[in-house]
Amino acid sequence: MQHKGGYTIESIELRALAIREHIITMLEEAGSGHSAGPLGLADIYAALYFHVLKHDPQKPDWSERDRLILSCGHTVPVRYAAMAEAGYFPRKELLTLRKFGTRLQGHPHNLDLPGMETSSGPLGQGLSQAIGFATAALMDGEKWHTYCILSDGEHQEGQIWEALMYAGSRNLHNLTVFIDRNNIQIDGPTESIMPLEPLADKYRAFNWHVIEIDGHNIQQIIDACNEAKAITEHPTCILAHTIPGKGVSYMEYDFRWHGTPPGLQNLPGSPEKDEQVKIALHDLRTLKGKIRGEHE
Ligand SMILES: Cc1ncc(C[n+]2csc(CCOP(=O)(O)OP(=O)(O)O)c2C)c(N)n1
Ligand SMILES: [Mg+2]
Repeated sequence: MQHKGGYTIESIELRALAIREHIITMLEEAGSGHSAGPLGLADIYAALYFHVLKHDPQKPDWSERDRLILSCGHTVPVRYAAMAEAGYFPRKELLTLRKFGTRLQGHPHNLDLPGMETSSGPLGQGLSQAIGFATAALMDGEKWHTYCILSDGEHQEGQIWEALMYAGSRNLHNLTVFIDRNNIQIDGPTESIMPLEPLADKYRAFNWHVIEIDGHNIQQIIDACNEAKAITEHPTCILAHTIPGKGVSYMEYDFRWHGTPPGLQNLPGSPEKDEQVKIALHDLRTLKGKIRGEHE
């Protein structure tokens, strides 16, 4: 199927894989950083940067651009990789991740990097910032839309609930939140540390429109964004079910890869550290062949 800007579902899926490959090579080079969350978010970022967002990599401060607010700052490698793929900066700059003096800090710094709307890292604050953007757009009669990416673990921060209550009460229909529902946080499964369920019902109770999707299905991501823009009475929450570590066999569903880069340490049940990068890239390249096959 042909999409806005000439992109097909297949081409967006291939961008997502390219983004995942960048994540692996960036993290290996940095020798630190987060693997699981970024890999799980690659399809959402590919759909956003290559179809959904109104943006211009040549003019990152274009006043009519949609605003994408990243709240869970530790997942920023996926955003850097998507921005490089989209043409915001050269792909080779990705290898400066977390190096001294880089624009690509381990947590995003908006004064360093054009196109990075906000700084983040302390969890729980991005939704409040996004509400500020969405409110400003309504006050000024601007058409651009505000998107915000939240992790599931950061719903354990009280500020999130204050912000949810406010956005629902003000009918901020120009605000769409993605929740990366990957069921993990640093120390284990969210439901065994501080249960979040029933998460969708909690959003509905706060006057939000909720859409549940498979966060790896590009068509569902795009359809949900279209639905969100058509809703005029509520802000929308896209509850995206994702697989942490998606695409890398030994990382999938395993919370130990939350903040561990490939190639750094041996983890019981995972390949030896010297093999981890090679196997990860092999897994992703195998998927690339599968995608091409599926669309032939
Ligand atoms: C206010 C605050 N408290 C604690 C942390 C440390 N921290 C960083 S990531 C993280 C786990 C949060 O869970 P989630 O974002 O769901 O992790 P992921 O799915 O990426 O593994 C924590 C507690 C932080 N960044 N900010
Ligand atoms: Mg999580």
